[in-house]
Amino acid sequence: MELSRMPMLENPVRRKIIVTSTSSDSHIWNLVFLQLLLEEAGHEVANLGPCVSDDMLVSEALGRRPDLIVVSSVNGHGHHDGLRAINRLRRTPALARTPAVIGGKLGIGGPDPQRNQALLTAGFQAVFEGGRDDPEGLLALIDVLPSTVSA
Ligand code: B12
Repeated sequence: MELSRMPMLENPVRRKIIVTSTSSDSHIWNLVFLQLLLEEAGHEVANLGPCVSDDMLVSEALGRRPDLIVVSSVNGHGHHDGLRAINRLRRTPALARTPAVIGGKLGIGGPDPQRNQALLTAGFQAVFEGGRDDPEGLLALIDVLPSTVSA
């Protein structure tokens, strides 16, 4: 869906969100898209950019204490990199419960329910690999998250 046609809340609750790629992924426009989508919905976004190591993700998340971490990967390694990253986050006590979602093109050959279930079991709140309705799904999920950003 085009950004201009996204349903926007009149008084959105502002969330602090990290948008990040995975360690191996150098694609950028997926991250720019997510940043614009979330900023236009009223949220505060830190876009960590491409090729973010697990160490950097943990350190940025500890420093920023986001309401949500949005991981995006399209290079086909996302299911592998994402699993490793969420395991690192969940093993870090201060980040063990920080909501995190992942999306994009996580493998090659299209969505794989088994692989996505493994990502959910490891600690992601949602996996978005379906396509057109994913941005709306992400915004709907964010609406029910608690916020740490004062109005
Ligand atoms: C441009 C491009 C590149 C550029 C990237 C330049 C840059 N710095 O950004 C370059 C040439 C560097 C590149 C390299 C590679 N690429 Co490339 N690339 C593309 C291409 C043509 C467009 C990507 C793009 O910018 N799309 C625009 C953005 C806005 O859309 P998007 O990425 O699809 O994201 C959308 C959704 O996926 C969704 N989304 C994404 N993440 C998330 C997260 C959440 C939470 C949600 C809700 C939604 C969401 O929202 C976005 C908007 O709808 C795609 C093919 C294509 N047409 O998609 C291949 C593609 C992504 N690349 C691919 C591959 C394989 C590679 C390489 C491995 C090639 C190689 N052998 O070297 C390398 C990987 C490099 C690396 N280390 O990651 C494959 C991935 C295969 C797969 N996953 O099935 C693709 C799909 C091409 C193909 N059909 O084979 N690539």
